[in-house]
Amino acid sequence: MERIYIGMGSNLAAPQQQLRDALKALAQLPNTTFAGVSAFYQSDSLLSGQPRYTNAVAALDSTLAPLVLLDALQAIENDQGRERLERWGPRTLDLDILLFGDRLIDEPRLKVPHYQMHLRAFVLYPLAELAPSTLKLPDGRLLSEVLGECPFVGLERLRL
Ligand code: A4P
Ligand code: MG
Repeated sequence: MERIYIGMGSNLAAPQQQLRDALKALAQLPNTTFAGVSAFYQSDSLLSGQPRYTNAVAALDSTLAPLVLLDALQAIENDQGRERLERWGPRTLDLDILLFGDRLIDEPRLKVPHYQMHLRAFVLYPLAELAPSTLKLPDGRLLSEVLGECPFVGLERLRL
């Protein structure tokens, strides 16, 4: 079993419900145990002119291979009406593999850790609710260190 953290985001079609539906789907993945979810957080899109996002992080323990998990996550995105019209476009559901055990993955379809996670408050603060502050990112830095460099600005933590 490896511990996997999934970044979840939505900014279309009732984002909070999208995340709740996605959590049910994650809990049903084969060879996988659902290990928890952060609170939901709202923030403005990194791109102007898009609706606000709701984000959360989920933890899974799984024996799935990384690309098999990626396929399963993309199937969940598609089931929930994800349309890939443009990169970075608004979306009903985005599921990103943030961390996969302590692996560094550099495949054409899959880069882990997710490329900008260490800069994104809407990833790091929910992740810190689930992961120990002593968690090491694959580059050797502690989660607590990266978090300390990423201000809690523009994030609104929602009550569940
Ligand atoms: N891919 C590579 N590595 C991964 C990974 N670790 N996890 C590939 C998942 N997929 C990965 O992804 C494009 C391709 O990336 C996939 O086919 C997969 O093979 P996508 O989800 O289709 O496209 P995308 O989401 O538009 O691209 P990306 O790079 O995931 O976008 P970002 O950087 O996540 O930006 N503002 C707020 N507040 N909250 C947000 O969640 N998200 C974005 C999207 C912009 N602004 C935001 C938020
Ligand atoms: Mg994505």
